[in-house]
Amino acid sequence: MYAQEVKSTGKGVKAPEEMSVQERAFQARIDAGEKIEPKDWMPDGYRKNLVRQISQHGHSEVVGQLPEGNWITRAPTLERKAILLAKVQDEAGHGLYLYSAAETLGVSRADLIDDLLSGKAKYSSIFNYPTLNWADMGAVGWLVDGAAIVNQVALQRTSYGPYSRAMVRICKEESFHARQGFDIMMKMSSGTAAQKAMAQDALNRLWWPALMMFGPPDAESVHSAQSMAWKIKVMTNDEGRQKFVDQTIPQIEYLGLEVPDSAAKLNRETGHYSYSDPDWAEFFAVLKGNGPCNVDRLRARNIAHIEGAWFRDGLMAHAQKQQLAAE
Ligand code: BYC
Repeated sequence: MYAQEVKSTGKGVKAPEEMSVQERAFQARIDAGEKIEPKDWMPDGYRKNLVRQISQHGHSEVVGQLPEGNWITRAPTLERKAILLAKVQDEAGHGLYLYSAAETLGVSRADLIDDLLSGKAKYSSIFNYPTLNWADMGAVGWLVDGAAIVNQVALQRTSYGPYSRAMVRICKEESFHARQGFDIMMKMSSGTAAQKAMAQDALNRLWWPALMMFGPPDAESVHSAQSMAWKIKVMTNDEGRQKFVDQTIPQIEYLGLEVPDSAAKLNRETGHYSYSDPDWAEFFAVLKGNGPCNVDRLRARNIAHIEGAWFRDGLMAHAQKQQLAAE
């Protein structure tokens, strides 16, 4: 329902008669499903909106390593440790693909990273929540990567070529991530009563922040209308959230856990589950920097950046040597 409201109000979207000839031709390419490539003409707003979304997405991948990185040394078995390590490394790689995609739009990676480190740039709200125990590793992989996949599968159809192609590879890796999370949840929910209680507790805590990952309700989304018109986004925030709820509630039931929302009910006619709103006041507070871990996350990234300076310098020196040798 929200989706239609946004599409019809079309907040900030120019009507065809208000567009320049170039803008009309650009919109026609988008409407025809063509991909826009870095050297193609594009409206300034399209470029800015893409840089905003892609860089925030990249920052989410990079900051997203922290809650799980925290558990690598405490994984219960060598196999679990190796799997978690691989997953966290994948997230770093995703950040790099996304920063590279953003760079094709004429921004510098150093500037993007400065914006993250200074707290100017956003990253996904979910990573400002703590991971308290091993069950959280299951819930993060299952719910957080599960939510990320819903969004990213759709983004494979985004109109900007480099972003869309980055999504193809990221989605393959995210599917492995979500399965490893579900596998942890399976083990814990079929284990002892104490393990099952840990699994339920992790689900209870992470369910609501996972719903928030899709962004504010459509009626309050600033960018959706224009982003949908330009196919930067191909589904609205509420459409993504509904998809996630519909795919996840049967999985909760399969695990033998309780859905943490007493209002969640399947409507047999529509095939969709109803669900309660997360606490939107909490969401906006997290966006303003007041979540449980905002300060810790930024501090950890700043320390990593300072401590990694020698390594970046070494890489640059090596690249310069190679370039000189090739000349
Ligand atoms: N957290 O107009 P709206 C992952 C901001 S993690 C923080 O609806 P839009 C992973 C929004 O940026 C998943 N901020 O925005 C990694 C905007 O602020 P600005 C990352 C949020 O862009 C490691 C304002 O609120 N995925 O992959 O149309 C391990 C108004 O919102 C959030 C992506 O980033 C939020 N949850 O829609 C595991 C996917 N929601 O910029 C997993 C790509 C909204 O005006 N991004 N805001 O200051 C998107 O699809 C869209 O950007 C969103 C938001 C659906 C997230």
